[in-house]
Amino acid sequence: MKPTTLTLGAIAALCLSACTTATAPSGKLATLDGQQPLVIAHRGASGYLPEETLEAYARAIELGADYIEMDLISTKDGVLITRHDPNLAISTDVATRPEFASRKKTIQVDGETQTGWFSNDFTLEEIKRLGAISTDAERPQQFNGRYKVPTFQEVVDLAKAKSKETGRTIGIYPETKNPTYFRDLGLPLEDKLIATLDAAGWNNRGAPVFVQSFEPGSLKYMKSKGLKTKTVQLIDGDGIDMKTGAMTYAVPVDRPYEWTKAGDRRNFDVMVTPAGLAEIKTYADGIGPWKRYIVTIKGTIGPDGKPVDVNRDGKINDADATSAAPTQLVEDAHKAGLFVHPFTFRNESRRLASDYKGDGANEYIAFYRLGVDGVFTDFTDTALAARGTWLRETGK
Ligand SMILES: [Ca+2]
Ligand SMILES: [Ca+2]
Repeated sequence: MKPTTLTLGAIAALCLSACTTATAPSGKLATLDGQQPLVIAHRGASGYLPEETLEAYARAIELGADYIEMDLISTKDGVLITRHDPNLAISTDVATRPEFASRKKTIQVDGETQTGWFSNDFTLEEIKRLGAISTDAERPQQFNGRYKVPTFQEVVDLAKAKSKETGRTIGIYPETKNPTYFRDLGLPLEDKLIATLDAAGWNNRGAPVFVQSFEPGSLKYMKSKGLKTKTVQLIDGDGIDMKTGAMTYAVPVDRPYEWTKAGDRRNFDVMVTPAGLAEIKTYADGIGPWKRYIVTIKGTIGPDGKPVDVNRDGKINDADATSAAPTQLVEDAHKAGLFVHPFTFRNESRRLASDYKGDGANEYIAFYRLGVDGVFTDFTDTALAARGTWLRETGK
């Protein structure tokens, strides 16, 4: 039936029906605000195109993302650009450029030794000569080198233009990346982020903006400097002990780097305790935990004490493991008044616990049922389709 043929009464009835389908039997979704969970396009449509490019963001918006997510780092001349790593070798073709060969070096980033080419050694004009590449060898490679590295400002402009064009509000979800590293280089990120939001008219509570960081100090600093948007404390871990399902910790994702620098040896797990959540509530509005803090996985351990290749594909990965019972984290965070946006949801079967049967939709639905307030996803379309399925389910 075409909407144009409906009478007003029929439209009202449809609206009522839509409202009902979006509501849990209790009358409210289990999210903190009772609204449907947000679909946050992690680094754009990064499952399909080289991440954090204007093209990847535009694709995510076309696919229907509520928010586009970006990592902010600095160029040598102090411009914020969108890249996950200061090491440009990871996500650009810099290694193939003879003109920059002499800038290759080995340094420490957040305590991790890395060899490559670093954004703080390149001006924006130089970075604009590079092409973005896929960061995952098992994802499409045919777009490598075709798209440029955008500035943060260019992505803000894209979100605004697309909001106008589509009539939807496209939000942004910027992260201060390696903020201590850049501050130590005399290239701090925070004031520039605030200035960009100010200029965009987006430095306010109601703006479609979430500002995120793994480093509490970065979020606290921005609050002290007048940041008014919603803020998110990210909570990382390194891996999972397949025998116990316990989170493991290793440099550089064991703790916020500012803690390491200050001699504080606690790991990220202190943030997910009720006391840790209460502390976060003093400076942030929500948490962005690795999803394994909510549902971890366990493998099958063989007589030799090693994980078994259950699906016999010659590799040991998440597909050989099963999901454990969920933790209390979503409930505890909500009790503390914090929303919960776990990361990162991906379609590849090697990244899905076996109980999801190779279908990413099943993983989203499991997390939506637990009341998460949003999901970071590399595959916006799958997250949205699963949200639709789940919303219909809640209307039963
Ligand atoms: Ca990020
Ligand atoms: Ca396997």
